[in-house]
Amino acid sequence: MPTYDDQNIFARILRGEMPNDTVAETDHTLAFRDIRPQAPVHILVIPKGKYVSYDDFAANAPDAEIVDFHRTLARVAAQAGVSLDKGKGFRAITNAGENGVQEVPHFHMHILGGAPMGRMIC
Ligand code: IU
Repeated sequence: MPTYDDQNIFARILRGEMPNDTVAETDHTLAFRDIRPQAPVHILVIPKGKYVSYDDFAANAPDAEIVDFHRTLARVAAQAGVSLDKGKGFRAITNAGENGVQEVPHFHMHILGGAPMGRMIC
């Protein structure tokens, strides 16, 4: 697992050093709008803990942080009007590492919705 880089942009957002458009916050999780939206709804959900990628988070985060992360993601999707009870659904994805084309080395999931996403290649 790569060493966590404290200077990555999401670490700076969590320290309050960078502005962001927050949509939800809990003790363990932050959700904010992506600065380069790729869909009408494009929100990033990140743990406050220092996890490089999905596999780091899933293997090493305490259960309470993992549960809070997923519950927050679902709540944010509902608040944004894209959950199945409020809208027409969404895509939740994470990119991990070089082949996953992960730009920011702090684990995050993208919520994408508000329009059909298109079929994925696999
Ligand atoms: P990726 O999964 O690591 O490839 O995506 C990183 C996302 O973070 C990408 O969609 C960027 O637009 C987004 N982002 C951001 O919201 N705010 C920033 O300051 C930076 C990137 I740098």
